Amino acid sequence: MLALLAGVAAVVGSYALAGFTPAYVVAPVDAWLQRVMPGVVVTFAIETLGSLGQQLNLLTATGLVALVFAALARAALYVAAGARSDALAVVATAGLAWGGSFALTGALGPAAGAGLAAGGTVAVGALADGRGLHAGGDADPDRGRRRTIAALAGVVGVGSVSMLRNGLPVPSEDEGGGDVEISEGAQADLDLADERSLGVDGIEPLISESFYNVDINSVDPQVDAEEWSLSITGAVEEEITVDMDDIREMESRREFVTLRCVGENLNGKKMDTALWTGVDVRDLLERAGVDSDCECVMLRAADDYFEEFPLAAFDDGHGMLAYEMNGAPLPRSHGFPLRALVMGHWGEINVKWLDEIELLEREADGYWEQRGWHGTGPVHTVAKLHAVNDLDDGRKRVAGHAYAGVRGVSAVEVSTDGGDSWSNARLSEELPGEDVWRQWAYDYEPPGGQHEVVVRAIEDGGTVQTEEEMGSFPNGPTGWVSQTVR
Ligand SMILES: Nc1nc2c(c(=O)[nH]1)N[C@H]1C(S)=C(S)[C@@H](COP(=O)(O)O)O[C@H]1N2
Ligand SMILES: [Mo]
Repeated sequence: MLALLAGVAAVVGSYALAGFTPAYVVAPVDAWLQRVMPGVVVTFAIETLGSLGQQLNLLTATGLVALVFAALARAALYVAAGARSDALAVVATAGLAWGGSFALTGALGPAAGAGLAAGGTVAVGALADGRGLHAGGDADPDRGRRRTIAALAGVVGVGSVSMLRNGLPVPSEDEGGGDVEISEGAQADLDLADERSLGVDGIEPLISESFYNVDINSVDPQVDAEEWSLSITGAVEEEITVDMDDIREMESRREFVTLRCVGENLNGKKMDTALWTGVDVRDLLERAGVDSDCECVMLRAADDYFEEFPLAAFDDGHGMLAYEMNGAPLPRSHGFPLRALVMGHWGEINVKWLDEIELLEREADGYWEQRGWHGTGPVHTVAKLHAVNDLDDGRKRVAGHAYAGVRGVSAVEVSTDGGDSWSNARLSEELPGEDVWRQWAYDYEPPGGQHEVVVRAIEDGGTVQTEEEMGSFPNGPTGWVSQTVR
């Protein structure tokens, strides 16, 4: 029992010093689990569990790590009992936990948290024991109980400290600092988006207040912008490497861009919009001189994520390397210090924490394609239905967002009789930019009783969003969103 508690203490102690960063002992194991998990399992988890799947993975990783450290503590206690020394038990447990944590994370300082907490737990256990751990006599239930209670108190103590310091050890949505200064031009654009938002209760404004996150790991990389660099490699005339100063010196632009995840449900909420500042990828590629037979490219990132797609996706200024989101530096969870934005394409290839652009000689599979997905192409058109509100005058107001990538949305049609008849919804005035969603809203007199509301988007060219229903795997969801309203 004492060893088990020491194992838990190691995890908690590591969290106390490292927080939810890659230096937290659970982070590498979580990442490893996600990598070795068969594609079908991951896909099942995404489709049926959503982000719960990732939390399960994290929980499993946490349990595994605690067990490993418990085994290390068990070994330390065993050796120390042989030597009849409680001091050795404490020191050996601490040393093994420190060393084990360092071996997993490569971060020596934060690993001390694991060592101190595990060693400390054994120490309080030994003190509470009265006669000394090495005195044996596990048969004495009183001593055993005292040990356990003392050690448990130790774990709870360290746990409280780390929660106070770092909050719960779960992925946090935008941890964006409250006091960041927003550049002046960006503020004007954000104000414009604010003005053009329809302001309907229950739907996000045109600039999302809470921007979704999809990551292969529970713990995001923590990249030091000073040390960061981006390399253009592979089939180029000359490989080049640039740093953040180089990027900032380049001609930049600011654009509203919507992202949508290929793995989301048809009416899901993994579709959001922000104002991004960055540079055109082609300006960098030109410097390196592209010489790729397949005309294709692989983007690689600090979390070992990689996605491959045709270079043509960067045509017409559709490839951007962004370092600001909504006028502030990119938050860590959205790829600090630099991410790719590939307009009109599924979120998947909008690689975060980007550190290498490799020009390829022949096509290859990306991270998700290795797991059966086809998410490197253009997004599907969708009109979502996220609000059904009762107006004061007895009418109803339904509303949502519509998005068609670079094809653009020209109209949203709403049916309140299950698709028999259609009317045009009001649309938010278009924001400047080629790849940005619009809001729609529609007020109507309810027919009395239950009825079926259906929505569909019309693209700029007049093409109607496809009615054919498909799940998100492997190409992204299609079909018309409908909801029974009463
Ligand atoms: N490095 C890296 N980039 C990544 C991912 C990732 O796991 N790692 N996820 C991708 C997926 S599947 C999507 S939908 C978008 C989500 O971007 P967001 O988290 O900023 O919303 O990022 C993409 N870029
Ligand atoms: Mo995604």
